[in-house]
Amino acid sequence: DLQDRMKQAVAEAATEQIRSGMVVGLGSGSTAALMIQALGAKLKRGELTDITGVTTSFQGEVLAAELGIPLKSLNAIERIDLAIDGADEVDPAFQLIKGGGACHVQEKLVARRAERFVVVVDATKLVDTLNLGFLLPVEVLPGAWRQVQAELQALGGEAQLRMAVRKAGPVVTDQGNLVLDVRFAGGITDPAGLEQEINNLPGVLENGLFVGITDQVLVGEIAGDQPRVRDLEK
Ligand code: DER
Repeated sequence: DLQDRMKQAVAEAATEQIRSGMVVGLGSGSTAALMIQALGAKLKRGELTDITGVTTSFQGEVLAAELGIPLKSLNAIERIDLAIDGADEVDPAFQLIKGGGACHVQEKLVARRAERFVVVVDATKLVDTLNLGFLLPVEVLPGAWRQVQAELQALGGEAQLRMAVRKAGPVVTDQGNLVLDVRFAGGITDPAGLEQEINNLPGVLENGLFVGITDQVLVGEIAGDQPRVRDLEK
């Protein structure tokens, strides 16, 4: 459908920035998965060589194994040249909400480490104010989710435990933790401040606010039934 065509276009456009010999951060979610597929195809065709991937989820590890993309752990690499990942919301200052796929712990590590962090989204992800549409994911220790829920409520956030679809009970992250999805009435007006405030709560490992990390946002759009990619200006 339209959104899939936008995702495909922007995923392929981002792989144009990958050069042989790079260490590449591989994001999570459906748009990043399309990017990984496109990277795998370039490697297979010999258009790229000597690529080392650093994944951000089990999803990436499975895809990389299927595609034969060599991987290294965060502790084994000395640099990440370029990281490419999706987002759930992007505001005009390139501040993001991520974590729709509950992978934001490893995603933020890789995005922060990368020399250059490129976000690939379809046009539906562009918003003026974060969290009016998409809930903010917060990864919490399983034993602390109710305490953190209460602390978030005290900060003005309504938090709900993310329940699994094909597993009884709550979603368990790649790190073995749980996820609270939070709505702040009126949206998030100070993402930088809130990111720090939430991560300072005992029992919180990470939240999905990405501030001051994104170097470029590529947007897949459909114009006159033709997909095109826009390089968003901050
Ligand atoms: O979970 C994540 O952070 C993903 O990158 C998500 O934000 C975007 O997923 P999508 O490309 O499937 O919409």
